[in-house]
Order: sequence, then structure tokens, then C-alpha cells
Amino acid sequence: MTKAQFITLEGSEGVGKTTNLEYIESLLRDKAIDYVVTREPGGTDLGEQLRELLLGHQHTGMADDTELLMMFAARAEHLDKVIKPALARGQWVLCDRFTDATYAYQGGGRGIDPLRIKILEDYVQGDCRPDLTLLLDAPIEIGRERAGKRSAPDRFEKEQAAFFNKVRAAYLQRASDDSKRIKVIDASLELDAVKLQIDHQMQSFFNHLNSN
Ligand code: T5A
Repeated sequence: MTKAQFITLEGSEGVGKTTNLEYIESLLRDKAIDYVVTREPGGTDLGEQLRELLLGHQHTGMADDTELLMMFAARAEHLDKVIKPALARGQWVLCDRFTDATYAYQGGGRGIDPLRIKILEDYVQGDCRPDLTLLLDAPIEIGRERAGKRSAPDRFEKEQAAFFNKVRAAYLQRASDDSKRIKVIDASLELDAVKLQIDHQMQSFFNHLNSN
């Protein structure tokens, strides 16, 4: 197969990213593909510390720009220590959230101009972009109900419905602007039906790589 691929999983709260990440791992193992699995914010020691500051409740009044810059600080570390080295070694990278989340949450949710996010994206990432993104999409009530059953709300999960509707709309807008890379999965369905759609997208992706 061709060079190592960078796959990201996106979606708003509780849509099933973590659950389905394990399923994607099983598909990669079936193909004997060597991979690393990681997440954002986080994925490194420093990134996980930044995650605690971002998701915890110690800094509830954090400025929007502080939040944005901390996401990119964690990402810079993640790219340097995990993502780029893995891809260079020939390992695929499977990442739970990446920069599309910044466009959705800090852009859509907080209202930061996407052009400012783009400047940081170009600066921090250079030309590193995901090859495939699976966007798990569901009405926000479904995701919040699923997430609520699982754990106490973090700083983002405390936001109101209007915030998450803007996050969802921003994600869907990005998918429509970049439909070649971002594939929308209907995550409101039962888990087996969600996995079927993921399987379909992954097999198309493998086929596309093999045909090049
Ligand atoms: N953030 C992140 C930004 O603001 N900007 C950024 O740049 C980045 C990178 C990270 C937070 O940081 C923000 C976004 C987030 O608020 P997170 O932990 O990555 O936090 O994100 P969460 O969405 O909070 O992750 P969750 O773990 O809560 O949700 P998942 O992973 O989407 O859902 P999952 O798999 O844990 O499933 C939730 C529950 O639903 C069940 C599962 O069994 C589980 O109990 N479930 C289903 N039930 C029925 N049917 C299905 N189809 C189901 N799928 C899953």
C-alpha cells in the first residue's frame, strides 16, 4: 500500500467517536496495517496537561483566544512528538479529533473568525492535513444524552444547546466544503448501522489507495 495515512474522527459530544475508533482499529488490523491511535487535545504528556486545563473547571472564564491558542499549543506538541514521527516511520495515525474540531468549536461555537484559525493551522501544521476524516453526525440531543449517561460534564459539555448547534452546523459546513476528505456518518442510528457506514467508507478509502 502507499504512504502512511492520517485519519481523524470528528463530531460533537457523545456521538460515539471513542466507541467507533476501536472499530476502525479492527479494520486496520484486518489489513495488517501498522498504526498509532491518539487524541486531541492531548496525545503527549504536555498535551494531556493542557487538556486538563481546557476541559477542567478551574478556568471557566477562559478567554476564547486563550482556548484557541492552547488547542494549537497542544497540537504543535502532538505533531512534533507523535503524529509526524509516526507518519515518517510508516505508521498510520488514527486520531480522535483534530483541527476540524477547532473550526467547529472555537470557530462555530465561540464565533472566532475561521480565517484566524486558518493562519494558526498553516503556521502550526505546515502542509500536514488528515487524509480522511469521518464526521459522526447526530442531533445534539442524542449525543448529549449518550455522553451524559457516561460521565460528569466537562467545561465544554456545560455549554448550552445553542453552542452545540453551532458546532454541528460548522462541522457539516466543512464537510460540504471538503466532501472529498470529510465523510459524514449518520451516528444517530444503532451502533451496528453506524459501523456499517464506517466500514463502507473505510473500504472505499482502501480501494482508492490501492488504485493509485
Ligand atoms: N475541542 C477539541 C475543542 O474545542 N477544540 C479542539 O480543537 C479540540 C481538538 C474534547 C473536548 O475538546 C473540545 C471538544 C470536546 O468538547 P473529547 O473527550 O474528545 O473532548 O470529546 P467528547 O465528545 O466529550 O468525547 P466523548 O468521549 O464524550 O464522546 P464520544 O467519544 O463521541 O462518544 P463515546 O464513544 O464515548 O460514546 C458515548 C456513549 O454513547 C454510547 C457509548 O457506548 C457511550 O456510552 N454510544 C452509543 N449508544 C447508542 N447508539 C450508538 N450508535 C452509540 N455510539 C456510542
